[in-house]
Amino acid sequence: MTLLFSRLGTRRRAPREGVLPDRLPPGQHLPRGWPVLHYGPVPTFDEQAWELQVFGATGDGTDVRMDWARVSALPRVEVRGDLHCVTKFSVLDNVWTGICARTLLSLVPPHPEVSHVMVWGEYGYSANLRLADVAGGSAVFATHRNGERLTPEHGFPLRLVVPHLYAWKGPKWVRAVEYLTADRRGFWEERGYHNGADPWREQRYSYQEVPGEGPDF
Ligand SMILES: Nc1nc2c(c(=O)[nH]1)N[C@H]1C(S)=C(S)[C@@H](COP(=O)(O)O)O[C@H]1N2
Ligand SMILES: [Mo]
Repeated sequence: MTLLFSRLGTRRRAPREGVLPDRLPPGQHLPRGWPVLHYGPVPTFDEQAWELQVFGATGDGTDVRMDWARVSALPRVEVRGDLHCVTKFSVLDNVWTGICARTLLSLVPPHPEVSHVMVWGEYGYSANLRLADVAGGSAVFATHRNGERLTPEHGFPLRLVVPHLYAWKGPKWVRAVEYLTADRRGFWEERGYHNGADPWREQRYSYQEVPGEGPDF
């Protein structure tokens, strides 16, 4: 397992000219292009073996497994959404095409007591989200960006995008969605990242978590 930090600088850079400062959360800058950043290797997609699992506190108590044919036949939406990495790059104005998280929630309704969702990627990467963050309408299980199919490095065949949170909350190579009746920290949240991940409040690391602030703590 290696950390891929290759194209990231920690230098402060001014927003590129023409970008309204209110489009960029505090401390963020615009890189050239779209950096690739993740922990561990890029998985290969095996269409025959691939499944999306929905498990945990489902409404009727049963787990659901969907193969790629089923998932790729689900209705698609287009969502315009920025991507803000906690390491301080932001990629603005992406058009994500994919399956609205709401569609999945209506297909596999969660138990009424579900408050949070854990989204799992390949190799055990995970991110916890409040149900409200997933159900809000902007969260999308994306297959395409700006009309082009995602590359393997960017999460092909399916990656979650939650534009209003730091991008670690959006697992690439999504394989499962777990319904939770109590919050549980995901991969980076267990390793010192902030549970809330609101880029506009710079919720980067857990030492910044303020008890009683926001619905999570
Ligand atoms: N499966 C998986 N998804 C992941 C990560 C990861 O390490 N593994 N890293 C996250 C982080 S920290 C960021 S910033 C974005 C980067 O997405 P990109 O490489 O498409 O820019 O992916 C997120 N999703
Ligand atoms: Mo990130």
